[in-house]
Amino acid sequence: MLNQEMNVNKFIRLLAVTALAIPPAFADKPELVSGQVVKVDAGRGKVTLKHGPIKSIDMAAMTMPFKVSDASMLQAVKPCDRVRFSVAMVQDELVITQLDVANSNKAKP
Ligand SMILES: [Cu+2]
Repeated sequence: MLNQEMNVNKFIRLLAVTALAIPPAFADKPELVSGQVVKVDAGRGKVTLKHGPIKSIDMAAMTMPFKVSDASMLQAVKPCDRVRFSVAMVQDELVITQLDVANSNKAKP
């Protein structure tokens, strides 16, 4: 039916526009990523994490240092802690904006 076809086309166009308008990295809810603390560098406001894939920024699992948005976040973590965290791009730099200890293996995602 012609009418239905038009609706489908409209729907597809709407999907395309929506996908462009809301890149995953800027979606309302920040993605929570699982990781494990390797090293804490409170003096420089950095933490090295072995992290799982970060879909919102298309990053594979790896171990790397992150800056934290607030150095006081580092007081709650120590090496070997399992954590869940969110990252954001701040002035071209990847910054951890949320960092929660998740030592219980029963913690739900
Ligand atoms: Cu990484």
